Amino acid sequence: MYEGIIHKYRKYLPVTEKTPVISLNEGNTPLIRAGYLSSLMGRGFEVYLKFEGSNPTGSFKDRGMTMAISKAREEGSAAVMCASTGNTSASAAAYAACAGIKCIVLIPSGAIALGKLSQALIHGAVVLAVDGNFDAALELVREITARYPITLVNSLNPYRIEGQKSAAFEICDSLGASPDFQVMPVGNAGNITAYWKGYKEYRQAGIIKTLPRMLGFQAAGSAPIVLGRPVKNPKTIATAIRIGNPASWKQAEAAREESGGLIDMVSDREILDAYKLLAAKEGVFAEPASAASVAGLLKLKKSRYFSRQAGSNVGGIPSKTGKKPARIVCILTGHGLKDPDRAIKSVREPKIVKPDLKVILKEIGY
Ligand code: AN7
Repeated sequence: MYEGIIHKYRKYLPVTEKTPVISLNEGNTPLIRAGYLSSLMGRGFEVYLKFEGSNPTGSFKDRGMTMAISKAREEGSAAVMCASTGNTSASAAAYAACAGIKCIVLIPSGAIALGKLSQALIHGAVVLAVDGNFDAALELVREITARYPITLVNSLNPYRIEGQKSAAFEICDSLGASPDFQVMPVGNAGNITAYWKGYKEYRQAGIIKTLPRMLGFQAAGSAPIVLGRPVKNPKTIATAIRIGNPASWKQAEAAREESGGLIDMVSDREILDAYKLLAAKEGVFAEPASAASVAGLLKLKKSRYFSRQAGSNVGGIPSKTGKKPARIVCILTGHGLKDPDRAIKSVREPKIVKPDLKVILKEIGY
């Protein structure tokens, strides 16, 4: 029986026999071969989607939260706290409920998706909507958790990063090697930090021989790392990554530099186009922030980034060298059902018709 990432990757994680494992069997998410995107990329490339929406609370945050809450429980903590654009709070609330620990979350008022809010509330967290953005909420949480006996469970908590690196292990285990490129959204920058750590540890352990280029994408209205300065009033429809001053900024830059990758931005239009393409062409419903990875992939294809890599020793870029296709993994960080409002706003609403056979047959073209 599969029992979650701590059980599976125990030897790579800072846990002992004494650590009480709080798990909802997170991880083991599908790596889906993306047929449409692969054909769009052309010969010599294979595109895969790591669908983190299949985690128990519907996002990648569960990988870090099983670690953070297990360690909080081990340390005898009575309460945990986070600031969140939604997914962290949903995950923290669920794992804290499972552990019997109090959970307090600060969310930017009016700026988180409905599904995520419903999760934090139904799991019994104390939810305060702050009249300010995520960055302001995180600042408050840092101050409060420094002064009071409450454990911070944002990704500043190193156990969060430790748990999240398990996704890199899974990708390598599935592919039997490192991918050549990994494309992912960047918000507070914990996840890019975690993946890079995971890949480096797997290489250190001799399980993979190469490392992927890390290609991170921020939303254009919330792109502090791309601009090289904090963004005071971050804007984007991808509310999960509406973050103006990422906590793991330096680590994200290190992942970019060390891997020979890049951190760029995509517009809301590009994000929405990728969001709809994923749903309509691949059958995968991911939330808008997650679609930033596919938007990034398409942007890089348009700029001929991948063909310009042909001379480098990364991966395949094969037709010329006769090697295997280059493998590109796009991380889909959260489930589309988190934000049903956005889905409905992005398409035509259903037409209302009379319950009449003739009318319906006419509508459907028979
Ligand atoms: C779906 O929940 O920051 O770069 O407070 O929910 O590790 O921050 C969420 C972030 C990407 C960005 N995709 O990851 C929060 C929060 C989804 C997310 C990100 C988030 P990081």
